[in-house]
Amino acid sequence: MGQRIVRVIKKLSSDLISDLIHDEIAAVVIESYYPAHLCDLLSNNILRSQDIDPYTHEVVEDDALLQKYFGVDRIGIPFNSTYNVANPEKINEYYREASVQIERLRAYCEHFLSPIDKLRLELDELFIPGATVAHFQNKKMLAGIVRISKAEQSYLSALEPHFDALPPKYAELDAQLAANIYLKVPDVGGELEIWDIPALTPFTQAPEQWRAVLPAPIKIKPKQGDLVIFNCRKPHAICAFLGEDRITTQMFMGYQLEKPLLLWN
Ligand SMILES: O=C(O)CCC(=O)C(=O)O
Repeated sequence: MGQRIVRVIKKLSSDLISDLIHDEIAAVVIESYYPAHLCDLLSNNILRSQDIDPYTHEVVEDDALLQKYFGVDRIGIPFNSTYNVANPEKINEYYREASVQIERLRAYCEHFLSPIDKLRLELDELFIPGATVAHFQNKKMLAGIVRISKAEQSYLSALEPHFDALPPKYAELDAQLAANIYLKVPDVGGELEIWDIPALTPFTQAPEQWRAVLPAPIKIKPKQGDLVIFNCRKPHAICAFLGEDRITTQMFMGYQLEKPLLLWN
């Protein structure tokens, strides 16, 4: 087996995206993708935001779909928070807020190119046949959520791995990747752990004490400004950390054969 984490400086390529999609590699780290001074500008504006809410992940337990909090807060509404919600107003709110959050992230960048916009442009330029904001329900989605975690609650993300897989009723994806750009990172801990096993299908119920039955994970310690893209249908977790907040901006990338990459949160 070749090298499963590829590190490059600054430049993303179409081959790296293809290698991730086809599981030739488990993760790619583009070092110094977004400049440090803009990461600082963006983080400072994020920490002053009045729009921070808890981020929850969907998990299956006893055949029921539940939303669980792992100590991560967010700016922007993730689509997964609408999965098991009957109230159509919640779904409308997601779509209403999508463009608001896209604009908000741009405003936090104070006219500089946002890290998500940079990535969206580059994916479209590099990848044949391009990349576009997803519209699974014929409405444009959010692409570019902000996630903020604090040291005191960081153990919650570390306890058990999770994975992200779009339910097929929205789109049958051949692969799902997650792209994270690290705007602020703690000195101690906060590594991304990825268990390099075959990608899981949506609604897989994870065993209790999942860590104990998984092989040793790959660990990536992101530095400020790094972009990390990985297959988020593999189990992953964020290690507990000390010190400064950990702030990322993130989006999912869905792949279907010969179609543009679909971007969303
Ligand atoms: O913050 C990270 O390092 C990973 C975030 C994550 O869990 C994801 O993108 O699915």
